[in-house]
Amino acid sequence: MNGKMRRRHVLRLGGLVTVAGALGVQAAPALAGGHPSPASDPVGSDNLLANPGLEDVVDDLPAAWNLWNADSRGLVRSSTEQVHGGAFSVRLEDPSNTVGPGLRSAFVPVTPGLSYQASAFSYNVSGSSQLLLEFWNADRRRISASTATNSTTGTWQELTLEAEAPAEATHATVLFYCPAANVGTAFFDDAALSAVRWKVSIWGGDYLTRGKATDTLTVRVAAQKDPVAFDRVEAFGTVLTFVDKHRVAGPGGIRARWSSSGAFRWDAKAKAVTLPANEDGGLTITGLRFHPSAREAFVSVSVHEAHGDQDHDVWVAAGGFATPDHAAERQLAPQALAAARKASDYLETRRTSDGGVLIGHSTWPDDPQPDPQGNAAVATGNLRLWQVTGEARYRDRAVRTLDWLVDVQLPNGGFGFPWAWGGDRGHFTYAGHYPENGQNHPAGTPYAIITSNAAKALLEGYEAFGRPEYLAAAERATDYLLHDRNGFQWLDDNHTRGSIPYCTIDPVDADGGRSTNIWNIDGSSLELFAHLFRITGDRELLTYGDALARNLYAHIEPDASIAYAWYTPTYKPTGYAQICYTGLLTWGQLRGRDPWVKRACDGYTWMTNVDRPSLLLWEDQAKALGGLDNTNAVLEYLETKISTQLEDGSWTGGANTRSDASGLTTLAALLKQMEFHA
Ligand SMILES: [Ca+2]
Ligand SMILES: [Ca+2]
Repeated sequence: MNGKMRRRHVLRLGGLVTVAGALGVQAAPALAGGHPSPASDPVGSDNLLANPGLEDVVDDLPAAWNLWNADSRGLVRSSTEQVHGGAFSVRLEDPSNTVGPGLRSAFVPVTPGLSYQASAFSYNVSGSSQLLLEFWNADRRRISASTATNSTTGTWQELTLEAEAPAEATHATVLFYCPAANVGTAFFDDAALSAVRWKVSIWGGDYLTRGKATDTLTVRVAAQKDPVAFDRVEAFGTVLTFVDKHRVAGPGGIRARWSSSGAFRWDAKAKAVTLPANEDGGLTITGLRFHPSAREAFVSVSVHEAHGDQDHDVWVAAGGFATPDHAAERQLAPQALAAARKASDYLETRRTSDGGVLIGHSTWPDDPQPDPQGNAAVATGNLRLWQVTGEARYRDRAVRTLDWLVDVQLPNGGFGFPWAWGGDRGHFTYAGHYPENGQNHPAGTPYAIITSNAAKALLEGYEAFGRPEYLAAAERATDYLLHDRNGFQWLDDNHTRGSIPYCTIDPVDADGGRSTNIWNIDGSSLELFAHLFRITGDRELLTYGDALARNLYAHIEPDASIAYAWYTPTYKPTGYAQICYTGLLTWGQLRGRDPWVKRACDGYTWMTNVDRPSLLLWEDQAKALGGLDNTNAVLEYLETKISTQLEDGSWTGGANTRSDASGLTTLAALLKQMEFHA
């Protein structure tokens, strides 16, 4: 094997990328700032930029491009003077060492974890010029940028950049720029932005399973635009080479069997297993023992391309090898408990005289409000901390917050979002979505995710404290989700599929699109309905839950991914996908529907191939995936939370109180899960 030339298909994401979505027991996706605009169609084959050759000119500037700042006005203009392709380029005049003129592309939706390549040609008459590749989050804050510089003069030079979209990225832009410290004149032309395409994509449905006599490895891959051939698989230090139609061989006389599904075919001459272009399939190897790393829920193996010499890492769910090591987790319990106590005390400092806790939200940083979703996490966190410690103060804090939730529940059963929210802060921009004022949902408008999270906290409160008013409030909330004008909507005439609107049923665009089929709402609701059904046995819940589950199932794609919403077909953040899978898994288990359970589990393995690996904290999910040992994920989460807690007991210093409260909730839930008692 030629180690020098091998290119490895590895995507890395920084940090704990699925923390928000990983809070499966108290799914708390950021509500606000959450909606990217509907994706526009890519222009050209792979180039995601509109007007990349700058040929479409309006008012002396390239259409679909924007001046970088006010200084750029008059300094940037379309030009025919020096052109790389077509008839037009753009000219940047940089007159001083204090001004940096620039021109930015339109915002392009991106997928976190995918790599993107940006390129453009620049020609310096004098001075230097730069190309930037920028990534943005849902709040339209720039979260990363990389830069390439052209310092030559008198010639066109291509600038290229490659960078991975960070976990929170929703959009990318490219920027033509002359640095502030620079003086000179530059031309730019022929820009491109594209997702880096490998010959192979990794699909969901990847498992390594411990059997009685032998283990089984299954990986699913799809060929992109070209056919691919694989000649070996490397798993935990062992290279297994395909030798004939049924067998693989490894060092030391290892012999094992392989089989395939989908479009895989055996090429006897090349001694390789092949996939035609644009086809997918699964490879299964069995008949031997594998030795994955201990304490890891997800482990990686690689499949090797016979031609092109590339390794593709596939993350698989390692099931049945070991159970989570609670004794090891409990080593961190004293520090985790101290952190939870501090977080609970911190949240008390934000309590108002009427019983609610003031929640700081990153979209409204200067306007903390008693948001029910944040308070639901405050209640749940304190409730669980009481269960771990038996100390009355945490019980009192939980009860006080749950009583407050009952107090603020709206007459229709919904729970209101305390901030006015409209297109200026990332919600839908269509004025017809806001019949009240054409601009936003007024403060206090109920939303499904706020309502379902409040109801879940109330149900947990009912089970812990036995107070019937909590159950009654959760039932009223469920009634809102199912029967309010803005609640559950049937999606077909036969009433087989349904979805719960994110906010209201007022249209979100001029075509009459609605805020149904924003799938994490349905996933979150399924968890609520399953919990409520176990308490009440109310069979109406089964009718509606089945309709939500059928619809979710239908929208999981062949690779087991699911988009954020119908209007963002390529935006697939794993944190939101996880809420969908968890809802479908919970409901599939309740209903005994194996295909729903299986599809949800495949979804987790898709996620882990995007996140590499994903953070799996909860053992009910680990069990459903075949019995994974997630000890290291728990330890890493605890270590991170313990080490990043601020002096005041929060993690965000008041910038994001939902996240602070979720930290408490998750720490307390993990202490319960590891069977720790103070
Ligand atoms: Ca041009
Ligand atoms: Ca300058």
